[in-house]
Order: sequence, then C-alpha cells, then structure tokens
Amino acid sequence: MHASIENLLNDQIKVEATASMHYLAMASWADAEGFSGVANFFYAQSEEEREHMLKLVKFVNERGGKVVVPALDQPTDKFTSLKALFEKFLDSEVFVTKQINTIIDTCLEQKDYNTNNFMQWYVTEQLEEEATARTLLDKLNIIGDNNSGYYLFDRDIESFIQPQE
Ligand code: OFO
Repeated sequence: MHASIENLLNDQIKVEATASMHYLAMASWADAEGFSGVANFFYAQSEEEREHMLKLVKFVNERGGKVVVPALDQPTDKFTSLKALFEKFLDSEVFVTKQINTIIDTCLEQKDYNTNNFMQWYVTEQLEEEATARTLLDKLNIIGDNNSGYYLFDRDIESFIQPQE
C-alpha cells in the first residue's frame, strides 16, 4: 500500500474514532436532559462510527499496512439546545464526507483501485448519514422552540436508528 494512502487511512481511523466519541458525548448530554430517544439515536450512531473505524483498522492490516491507534481530544459535552446538537451532527458528517472524498481522489491518483473499491462503502454510508442529519435538522427547524414538538421529536427519532450490521 502506498504511504500516502496508508497515512490517509490512518487519519480516517482517527476521524471515525473522533466521531464515535463525539456522538457518545452527545448521547450522554441528551440522556441527562431527559431526551431518551435522542440519546438512543446517538448511542447507536456512536457504535456505528466505531464499526466504521474497525472496518478501516482491519482493512489496513489485511493490506499489510501499519495501523496507528490514535490519541483523541476530549469531545465537547455542552450543548445549548437540540438544534445545536443536530447542527453539530450534520457538520461532523459533512466533514467526514470531505475526508472520504480526499482519500478517493488519492486512490485514483495512485491507481489504488482496491482501496478505492473498499472506500465506496463509505461513500454510500455518508450519503445516508448526511440525509438523516438534514432530515432531523429540518424537523427541528419546523418545531422551533416548542416543548410538545420536542416530545414528539424525541419519541419519533427512534425510527431513524439503523439496525446494527
Ligand atoms: Fe458517518 O462517519 Fe463514519 O463513515
């Protein structure tokens, strides 16, 4: 595996691990605020991101590369509102998509079609996750500042939890 690809995949391991920890902090905030549906959604998202990280760790090892298990910064656990929480979720997913696109650009430059093929799974996944984040944020924008709206949002969000693979 080309060193530039190995480095980018290691960066991506860190990006996925960071997302997992951010979503865990978001789940915990929602749990403490009494939004149990939102908490369950982010606990599941955190698990998913860990799976994404693991998939990369295994791929780099299979291809004979060297995995660097990253040190992570402490995620923020202070949010001013549900809307702020979901804005952060969308920003995080948009950032992940950008990173994935950079890896794919480099794979094509280096003619690493194998890694390119592997990364296509992430492209599809990101499409879904960004769409989910946008849909949920749209709902919160419609709700505005309304407690009964929050109650229904918290109840209905459970239907957005993807079954674990
Ligand atoms: Fe949605 O972040 Fe992983 O890929």
